[in-house]
Amino acid sequence: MICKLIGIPLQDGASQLGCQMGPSALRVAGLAGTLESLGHDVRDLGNVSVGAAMVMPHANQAIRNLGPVAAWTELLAEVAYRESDEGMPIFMGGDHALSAGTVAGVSRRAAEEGKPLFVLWLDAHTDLHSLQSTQSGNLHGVPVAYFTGRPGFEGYFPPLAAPVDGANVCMIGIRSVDPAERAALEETQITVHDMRTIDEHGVAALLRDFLERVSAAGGRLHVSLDVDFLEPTVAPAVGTTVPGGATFREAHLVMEMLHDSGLVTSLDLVELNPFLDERGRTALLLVDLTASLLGRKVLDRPTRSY
Ligand code: 5AB
Ligand code: MN
Ligand code: MN
Ligand code: MN
Repeated sequence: MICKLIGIPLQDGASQLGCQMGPSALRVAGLAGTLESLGHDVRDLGNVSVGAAMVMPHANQAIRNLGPVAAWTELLAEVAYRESDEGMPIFMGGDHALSAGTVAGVSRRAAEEGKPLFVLWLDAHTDLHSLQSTQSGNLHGVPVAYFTGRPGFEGYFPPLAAPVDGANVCMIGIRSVDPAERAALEETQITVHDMRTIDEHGVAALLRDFLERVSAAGGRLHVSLDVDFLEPTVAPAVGTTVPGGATFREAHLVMEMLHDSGLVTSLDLVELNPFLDERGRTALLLVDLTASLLGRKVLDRPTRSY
């Protein structure tokens, strides 16, 4: 498999600085070499960068960095569209605002191929705020609202070539939802598997149902992995920790099942903040999770102490 590594040093969507170093940490942790050792043809395309962006005023005074994040979204939608022509693009973030662009781009690709796009959202949060509803003003909390075509982004973010049908979005790991996001969810057909549901049913049964739907529809599948999906004790390098996340094995199982499905066509690795890491353990874990997604078997995993 051709794996295209695309660095996205974006941190304008988060209040805590440091995600800009995410792509570097993933490279230092050996992402390319690890995937090569699994037999993949790895191409590191370097980092994407935007020039100086306009100031974009908005009635919601809390919003931070709207102009820059809008500029990143436009550029990333183009990059993601272009690089989803062959192989698997792996978008190395960068904060989660980048998924506004990456999902918009791969969705345009899917639409051109006449296929539906499905999105697996692995996160503690739903990231379903509108520009109006965000109270923190941190735009890593809005990408799902944007790419599913919810209102309020017109005139700010670029128009969507192909909005993603909420019915094709499955969220796993959710445990922090703001009131406005809860109200927005009611208006969508997004599947939300919160941590309680995972505790009761096990992540495997929930994921299997979703993958069967993707397969039956002949869809493309984009996976967006936010570091805070994981339990903070195993993945401390994130600015928005929420206790009670996915365990080491739950996360690997998700990746192993995704590999077996053969359905994944693109991947975001987001919200890694190396400044908050402990001797690189979170970066190494993300590399190992990506290895599981790309075919490493549990018995072949190198022993690491993290
Ligand atoms: B992340 C919160 N809902 O809007 C907000 O890490 C958190 O990409 C957003 O999932 C977290 O600020 C965004 C409280
Ligand atoms: Mn997120
Ligand atoms: Mn999150
Ligand atoms: Mn976060």
